[in-house]
Amino acid sequence: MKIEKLDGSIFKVTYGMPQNPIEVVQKFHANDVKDFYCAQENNMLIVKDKEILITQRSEDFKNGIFSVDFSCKEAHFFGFGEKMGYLDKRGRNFKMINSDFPLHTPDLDPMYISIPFFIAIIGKSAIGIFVDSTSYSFFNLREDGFTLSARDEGITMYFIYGPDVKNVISTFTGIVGRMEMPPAWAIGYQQSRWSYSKDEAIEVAKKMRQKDIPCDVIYLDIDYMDGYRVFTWKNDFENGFSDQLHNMGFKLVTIVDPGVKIDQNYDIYRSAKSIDGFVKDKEGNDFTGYVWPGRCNFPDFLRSDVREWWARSHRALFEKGVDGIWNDMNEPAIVWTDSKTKKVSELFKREIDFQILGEAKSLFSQDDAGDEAFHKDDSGKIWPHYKVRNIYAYLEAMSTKRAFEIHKPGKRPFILTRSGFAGIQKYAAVWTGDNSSWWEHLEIEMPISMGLGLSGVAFTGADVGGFGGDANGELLARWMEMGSFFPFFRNHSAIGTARQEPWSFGEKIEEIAKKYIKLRYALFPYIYTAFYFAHKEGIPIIKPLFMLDQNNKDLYSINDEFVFGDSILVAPVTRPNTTWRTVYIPKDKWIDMRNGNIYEGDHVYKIDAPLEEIPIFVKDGSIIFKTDPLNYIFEREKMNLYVDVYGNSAIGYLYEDDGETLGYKDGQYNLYEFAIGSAVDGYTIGIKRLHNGYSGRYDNVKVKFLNAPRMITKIRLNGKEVENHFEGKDLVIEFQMKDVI
Ligand code: MIG
Repeated sequence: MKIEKLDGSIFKVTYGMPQNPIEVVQKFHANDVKDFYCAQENNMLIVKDKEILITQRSEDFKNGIFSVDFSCKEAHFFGFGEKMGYLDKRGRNFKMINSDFPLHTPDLDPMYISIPFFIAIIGKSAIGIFVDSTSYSFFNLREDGFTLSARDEGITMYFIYGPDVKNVISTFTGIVGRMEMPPAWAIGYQQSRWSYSKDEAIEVAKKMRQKDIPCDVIYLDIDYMDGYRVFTWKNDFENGFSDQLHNMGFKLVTIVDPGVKIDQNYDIYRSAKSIDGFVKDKEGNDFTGYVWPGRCNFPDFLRSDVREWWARSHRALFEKGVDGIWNDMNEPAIVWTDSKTKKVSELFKREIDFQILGEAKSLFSQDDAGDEAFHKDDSGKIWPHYKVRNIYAYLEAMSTKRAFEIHKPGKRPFILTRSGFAGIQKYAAVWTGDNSSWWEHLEIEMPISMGLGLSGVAFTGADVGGFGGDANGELLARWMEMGSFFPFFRNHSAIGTARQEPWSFGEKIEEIAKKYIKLRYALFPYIYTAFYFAHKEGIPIIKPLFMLDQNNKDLYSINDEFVFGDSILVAPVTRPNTTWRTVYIPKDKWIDMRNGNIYEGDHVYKIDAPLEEIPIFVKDGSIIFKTDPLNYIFEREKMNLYVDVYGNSAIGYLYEDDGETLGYKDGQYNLYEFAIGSAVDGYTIGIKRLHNGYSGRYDNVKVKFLNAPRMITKIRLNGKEVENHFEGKDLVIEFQMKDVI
């Protein structure tokens, strides 16, 4: 065992001789933490602070798997990236190997994404543990200990000290990387379906505008391609197609699957062959798997020349006006392989053709390509697929980001991915794959996305309305309400299922969907600022309630409420035929955003929730920044800013930039601090520019002191008294941003 102190809050511990094809860990913070240390005693690791005592019990190398077993005081476990089930993972066993299993039952494991990272809360302290292995890894989580294993000759671990959860996430994302600012349009509402034809896509876009339903993005699923050949178009997608969408203010995102059809007449296949760019089988031939296009070969993304070729191949999409890329099937999902055909033929003692393989499919697990396929790194070293599988999608996303650099220089990339690894947030947003139109899935999307956030992936969301199965009006209404408070907000559904665009279930449901999409757009300034903090500090955009008070163990099991940004508590309705729910209001005071009712915290209330309302609460002492709802995010050059003040003293931050270029990296952005205080006879408001680097989009500003006492008559803005008036119960001041800053 080797222990390295990387700084006061991170220790790296290496057992044996781990072999990994890439390093995801990049750089380190330098803040020193007292009380925390990792050391070796009697040849065993101990990890310790005032609260935590983790002691190694054994290490073991058997059947190609290296394991280390630890014991500790009563622990709760959170994170592990994308996992089914509730937030607290105590008592569970996980396998990390990227897989496409479309039926998401409560105990399904593994999933599409592997993030071998978790946060243990022991006593009052939180510690992050990252198993830095791209190979298969395994986690066994018990009340009084845990076992970590990897299919490797050794294992590298990082112990990341909190002691609070926020610090752990921030430090972890500090070493594996944080998200960049997405293009602002990617925060808007997005509409997808497997598969809009050209005409349907245009029709859906037009309908959004006719019906005054804000929407920024239309997706094309696999049927836009010519015979599912990646980087091709069916010929009815003529050049004007994307212009039509763009003219209505929409962006266009197209799906990209990694399997390349074996077809001598197909230029992408030929160009891949010319660099010998495919993953190999045992004999050194191109590994073959069956996916949508039929028999395919798979780009070896471990090689930088292959990543460059793949990036350049995106030209076929970008030259037709595509704005964003959706990476699917990138676990990679392979429906079948040639070698399975051979095995099945032997088993049934007859020739088997691909068509009837459905019956035999369950005989094999999908990751058994692990020992049959081989990758090569830039130095020429060969790696078995099982060592590379978990980073296949990560490397594809890296290459896709490069595609934007080449074809859309200066523009922010938008990449949506299904699969990934620790650090995937540097390249892509994540959606949680093939959920179903079930109430149970509406509910489970909360802990799944919160788990991803705790693991460093802030930009996440689920197929709103559910992917598989038929949605109904009530389910869609409830899911649209909840989805409008997820970082990524896209309605998507499978081929053959009931349509679920906002208008699919009649006027009443359409009105509800519209109301919440509009609220999302109104909240854009607030949401965009939450994205900025995810970019800057790695802080999740939707947070579990225990992040507000990690010592309160009752909060560990609240899976059906979340905090959106810093100040909005969301409590979705997750059951049919229900018009109220119980809501746990966290400590301090929270204000019902719908009606101004005030609730004292650390208490459970019965809250009304008719079908057209989702319970949402704002923390007393917060400022919520809003604008006018727009048809699409950047419909207007200049926007009004509404500043809603909750409580007598409050503080809030507002971030803005141009929303599309990389200028923010060179300081082209504004960050404002708004501070509200009360004096004997009135309120004070101080506005400071913490950073000044962008001309700014907000011009008229309207500050509302919500439910202000009638006797308040004076408001001082940056020290000067300003005119004010009541609008209903709210005291209002109005000014121009340029006059103040
Ligand atoms: O085998 O492209 O998760 O969103 O619509 C299914 C078709 C392949 C799975 C994705 C889903 C997408 C679908 N894809």
